[in-house]
Amino acid sequence: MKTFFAAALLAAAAAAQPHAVPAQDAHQQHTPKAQESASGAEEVLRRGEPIGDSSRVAFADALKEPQRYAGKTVVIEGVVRRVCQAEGCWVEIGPKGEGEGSVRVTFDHKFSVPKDASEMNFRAEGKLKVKTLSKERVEHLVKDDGAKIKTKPDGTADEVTFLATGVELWK
Ligand SMILES: [Cu+2]
Repeated sequence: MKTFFAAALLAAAAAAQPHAVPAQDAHQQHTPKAQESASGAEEVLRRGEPIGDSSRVAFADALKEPQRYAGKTVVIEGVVRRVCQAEGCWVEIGPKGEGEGSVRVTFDHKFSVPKDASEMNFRAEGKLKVKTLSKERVEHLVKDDGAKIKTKPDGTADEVTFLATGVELWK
């Protein structure tokens, strides 16, 4: 009886195998790839396409002269200030340490980041975009949303956004 039971268990295990494999594969797609570099000093969370060797632009420079980098593919680095609390589909990043200004980074809804990624270091490759906000729009954002916006003499302001193809986050 004991032998039969063991054989039955083995058969059951073998039968379960074909189902177990695809289920595991499907799950791995959602697992952060950070484990790959577990032996490294820092654990990096990657989303989207791998970051290539586009020129690195310091956060402060990007904000100071956004027109200079607009439309070019660059790598920008900063610290996460806010994350979309609905789906993690955008982050607002600021400079490391002291410093003003922020850039909203979106992912074209191709991937998302953890909603608790606030305060993490952040690096993204993609394109910087500068949009001029009208005087009315600026006033609305400042008055109603409490936004801090550096306005130009005519009351308009440059809003800098970044469309990322890939991001990296680490603590
Ligand atoms: Cu969102």
